[in-house]
Amino acid sequence: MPHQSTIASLSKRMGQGSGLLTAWVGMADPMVAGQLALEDFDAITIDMQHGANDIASVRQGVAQVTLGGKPTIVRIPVGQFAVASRVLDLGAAGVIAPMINSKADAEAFAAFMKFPPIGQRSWGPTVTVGLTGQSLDEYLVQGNRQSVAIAMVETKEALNALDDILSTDGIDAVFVGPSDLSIALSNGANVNPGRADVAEALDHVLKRAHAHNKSACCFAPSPSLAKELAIKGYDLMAIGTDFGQLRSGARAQIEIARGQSK
Ligand code: 3PY
Ligand code: MG
Repeated sequence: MPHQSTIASLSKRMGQGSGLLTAWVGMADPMVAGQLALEDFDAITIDMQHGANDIASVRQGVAQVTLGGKPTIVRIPVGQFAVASRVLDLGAAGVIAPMINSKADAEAFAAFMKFPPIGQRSWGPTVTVGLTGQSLDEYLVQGNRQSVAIAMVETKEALNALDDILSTDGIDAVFVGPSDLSIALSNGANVNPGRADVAEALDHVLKRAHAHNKSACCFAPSPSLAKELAIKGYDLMAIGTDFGQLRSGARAQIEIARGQSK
């Protein structure tokens, strides 16, 4: 069954305050991504930067998520932009690139995300075309729009270069990594994504992104922060991680069971 609308739904729905929610999957068993796709998320993000995922688990995870009716986003390892083209070929609807600190970084990332004339993505979307049911010609026309390029801004350099990054052709969105940003803004003194200077940066990024007609995204360590950011106008938030959700779910059940048995 073709899944063009599934893969295209990310680019279609994201923008100017869409408040979408994505799961964040670090576990490498594709069943985890597949199971989370059955919940009421708008997208599923598979993490290759800090998560345990490699190209094999992404290949299978993207297939399960897409067949489950949700678009997949993949976060690639730092600087490995060739992996962005690979995961798009495998059916990803969007790619998050960590640590984009300059216009040069943004251009290098966009080059691997978009076909000419915007970038230099090499041709070979075999699995994606199979999943979407598009013809090769249709994919060549629509692939650039369908493939959402999301640049992470999580350093002081990135904040200083924010307008340059946002004005780069082929960059569709920026994504704040509040933990790394909190470390950077405190010169390595602490990691605290809830700090006031991080909140200020989040407001600034939202304003600048929408001024450039691009989307603003963020990792939200708590669901209440995700709600707050959605109300402010953020377009996409990751809420927590699969590791955190599994362990907090287990902890909550153990507490009830032990409480009842004591
Ligand atoms: C950060 O908060 O630094 C992130 O990269 C989110 O995963
Ligand atoms: Mg980070």
